[in-house]
Amino acid sequence: MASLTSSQASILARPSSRRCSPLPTDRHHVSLSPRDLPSSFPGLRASSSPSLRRLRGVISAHASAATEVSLVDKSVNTIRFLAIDAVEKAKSGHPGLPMGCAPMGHILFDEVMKYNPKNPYWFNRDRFILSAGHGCMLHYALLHLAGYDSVREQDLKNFRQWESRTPGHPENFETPGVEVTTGPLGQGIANAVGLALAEKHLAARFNKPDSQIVDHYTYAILGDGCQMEGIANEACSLAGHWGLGKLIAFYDDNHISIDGDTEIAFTENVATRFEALGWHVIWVKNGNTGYDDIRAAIKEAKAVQDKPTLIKITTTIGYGSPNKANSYSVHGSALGEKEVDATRKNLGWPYGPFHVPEDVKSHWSRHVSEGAALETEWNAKFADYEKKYPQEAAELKSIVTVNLPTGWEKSLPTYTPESPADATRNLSQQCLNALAKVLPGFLGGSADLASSNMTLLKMFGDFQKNAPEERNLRFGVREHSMGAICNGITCHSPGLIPYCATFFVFTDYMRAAIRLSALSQAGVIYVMTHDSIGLGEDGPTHQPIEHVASFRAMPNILMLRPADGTETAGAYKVAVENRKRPSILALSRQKLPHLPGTSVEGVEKGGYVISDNSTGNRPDVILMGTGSELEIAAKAGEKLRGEGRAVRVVSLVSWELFDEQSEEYKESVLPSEVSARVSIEAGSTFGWEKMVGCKGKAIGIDSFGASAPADVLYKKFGLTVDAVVAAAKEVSH
Ligand SMILES: Cc1ncc(C[n+]2csc(CCOP(=O)(O)OP(=O)(O)O)c2C)c(N)n1
Repeated sequence: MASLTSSQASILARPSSRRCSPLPTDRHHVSLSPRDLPSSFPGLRASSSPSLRRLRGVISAHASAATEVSLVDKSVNTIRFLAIDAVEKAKSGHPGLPMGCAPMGHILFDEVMKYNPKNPYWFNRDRFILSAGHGCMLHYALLHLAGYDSVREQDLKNFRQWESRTPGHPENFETPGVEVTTGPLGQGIANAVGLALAEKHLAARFNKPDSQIVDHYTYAILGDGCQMEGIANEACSLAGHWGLGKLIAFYDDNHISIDGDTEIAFTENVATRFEALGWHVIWVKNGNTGYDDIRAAIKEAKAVQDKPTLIKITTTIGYGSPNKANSYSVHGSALGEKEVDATRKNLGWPYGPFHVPEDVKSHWSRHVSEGAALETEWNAKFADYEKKYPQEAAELKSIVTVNLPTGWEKSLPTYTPESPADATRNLSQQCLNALAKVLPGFLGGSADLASSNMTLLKMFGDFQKNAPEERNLRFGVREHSMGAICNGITCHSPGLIPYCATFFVFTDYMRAAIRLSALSQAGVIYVMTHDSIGLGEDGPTHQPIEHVASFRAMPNILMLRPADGTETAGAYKVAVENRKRPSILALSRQKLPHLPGTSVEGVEKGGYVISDNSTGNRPDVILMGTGSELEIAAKAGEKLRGEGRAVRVVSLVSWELFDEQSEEYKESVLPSEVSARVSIEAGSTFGWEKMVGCKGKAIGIDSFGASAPADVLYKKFGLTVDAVVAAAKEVSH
């Protein structure tokens, strides 16, 4: 047996439990938590019972066996050292988690999961999400061993470098094989809930007694950090409620986060909490070397079909590092040359950096042929399914390939200026219901505001545990996870088009998920109603001010603020077509007239002229508006024209789309020669200088709103026809 280093000895010598530990002043001075001790609550099964002291001391135990390592040990250590070496070369990254999670990673990718490395997008693959995205070298090492072309040896050597396919956190748009983009803790597990929901929904709709055409698992690894985040609890609460039996999450219970031992801030019993959320919970006490326990836990999890499973798996962060294991110092920086050498010795790893031993390579090489065979088998099954169930097969194909049915956009309702005035939230509901009839992958819901957001699909029931084929998603009051779950749904299949809804002001609660929609090219449709002070009496807590401007500042998202029925239909056309870019539709609570001059084609261009009495592209003044204020701009235009002015009124429904138009087109709408410009929008004027120029005037609200009837608020905040007329005269002297 290898002799212990002094730090190993100190780990072994520590008491097994201490209620509270101070911030570690020395990296070795960590303590074990009461959460280590076997729980007495009935749902929690411990699948093995080695003493925790032994677990913490496996470093030395393992080293003794290093001369006769099994192939599994060797593979697990390959994963560890690929992570160690990549982080070391980059001089940046998180080696600790991959070192601790390598055994579960190995078992998942080598023994359990169905996938085809040469087609990372094969529909019926098992999904894997590393919610603890900082540990991404674990995922990259696994993709590399499994034979994915996206992560070759050179990619591992380029970890975290410019234009590499191995960025600092997993990015679905950079690395085929990575399902979703993780890094902001808690998002990944919520995405996993969305992926598992998608599987359950599609399985319920398309599986037949003689053909399980949709049949895969969703696996996730989340750490203490994810567990601490509220979004994870929101999402896992829904997963329990929905009974997502094919969701299996590994909780990497290593007791360490950045500030040290989790005891300083996180002492709840996670397992009991998950039981209360309706999950099946298993505890694997030795995640470092207890391979059979991990295998048994997965088997047990699969047998439980009506509940998601949390496998709490106790591991040692930085497993194998003699001086840094089980400490925060191995969390977020390279081990350092000396410690890497020491770890190589400790784990009996005689190889140089980035080396994959031949027997490990050859063992993993079968995944290429096995994966191809799995896909071929599924394709044959689908061909058979298509013969028997052509209608269902066509729908499923549309979901898998995102070939939307021809002419789908014709289903959108049309309006004329004579149509009765209505709130755009109501007009939105007409669009949602029209689209659900023609788009097989259209589904969504609201965070407990369906009757205010007007988001119910009337021809469908509620998606529930026992009605997973339905398409109305009831998120409860869980905005943040709603966004992340929708990201997961979109990332499951390109033809799944989820929408989700709340009051626009509560995008604040889900901004991180919305940002990840934008970053990860997830075309979620955000139906955000009550989009301004026009909501009235609920007051400033509910009245968005800076929100439109803030989303205009966000890359790769469409911020649409339609003015009437035609523009609402146009906004939906754009939103559905943009499968790699999310859209936010800001919709009114209050009734709005259908304006002459609005058009779907105009919306597609983002900005366009709705009325004009000028000639030669030289109006005296240009009035611009969006959403509910376009009506005010239009009325001000009429008034000014009555006084003999040449006035152009422009809808700027989506700045992003307008920005993308040709210079020629933009010049035809906003000629640079015309500096007399006035804008009106019931929100922050921030950013409008881009449109009105330095000589123009932006009318808006740069304070919080107030509680009063909408018409009073519009007057008090100066959002009136007279204000626009006066501003127009001022800027055009
Ligand atoms: C929302 C969010 N907050 C903070 C961070 C920064 N951060 C990255 S990892 C981490 C600690 C995570 O601890 P744990 O999940 O236990 O990971 P481990 O230490 O086991 O690698 C923190 C705070 C983040 N990535 N996301």
